[in-house]
Amino acid sequence: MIKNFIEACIFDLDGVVVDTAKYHFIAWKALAEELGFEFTHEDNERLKGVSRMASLEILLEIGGLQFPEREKLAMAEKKNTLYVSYIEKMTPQEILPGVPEFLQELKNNRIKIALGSASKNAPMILDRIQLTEMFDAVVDGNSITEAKPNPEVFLKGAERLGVLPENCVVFEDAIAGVEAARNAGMRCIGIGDPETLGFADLVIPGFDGFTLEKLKTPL
Ligand code: B16
Ligand code: MG
Repeated sequence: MIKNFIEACIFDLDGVVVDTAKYHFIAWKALAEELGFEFTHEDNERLKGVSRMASLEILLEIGGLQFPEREKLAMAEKKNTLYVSYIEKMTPQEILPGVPEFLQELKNNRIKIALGSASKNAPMILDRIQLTEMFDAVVDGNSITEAKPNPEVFLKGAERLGVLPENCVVFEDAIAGVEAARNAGMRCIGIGDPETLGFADLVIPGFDGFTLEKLKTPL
C-alpha cells in the first residue's frame, strides 16, 4: 500500500460540518426545565456524538430522575420536535468555515466522501445546508444499531463506498468518534482540542485553511 494513500474521507456531522450542538442544547435544556432541573453548557458537552436515547439517559441521570420506557420515548420525541424546528431553518451559511472548500478539493482529487453520523436528522440537515450531493454515501442514526465507539457507522460508510478501512480517513470531534474510527482500523483527524483528542493521528481546530496536502503529510 502507498504510505499516504487516501481513497475516502468520512465526516462526522455535528461539530465537524456544522454546529448543531447549540440546537441540541436549547432543546435538551427546555426538557430539563420542564422536568424541574438545570441543564448547563458543561452538561451538554457530555451529549456530543451520543445517540438521542443515550443522551436522554445522561440528562435524566443529571436530574436524578427515572421514568418508564414509554415516557422516555415520549420525552425524546418532544425534544426532537423542538430540535427539528431549529434545524429546519438552517442555511448553507451555517456550514463551518473551510468545509465546502475542503470537500471540493477532495472531489477534484477523486477522493470519495461519506457521512458517518449518529444523528437520525442528518439527511434533513444536509438538505438544508445544501451539501447532500457532495456525499457519495450517507450513514446516519437511521442505518446503524451500535453507537460510537462501536465502529459500525464508519465500517458501513467504507462498505458503501467500496473502499477498504485502511484507505479511509475519518474526521471527528467527539472522543467516542475518534475511538470508533480507530476501532474501524481507520486513520482519524480530530477536530477540536488536542488535549481532549490527542490520541487521533492529527488534531486541527477546524477546516479553515486546511488542505489535502496538510492532511497527507502526517498520515
Ligand atoms: P439526533 P454526530 C450526534 O451527531 C450529536 O453530536 C449528538 O449530540 C446527538 O444526540 C446525536 O447526533 C443524535 O442526534 O437526535 O438528531 O438523532 O456528532 O454523530 O453527527
Ligand atoms: Mg460530532
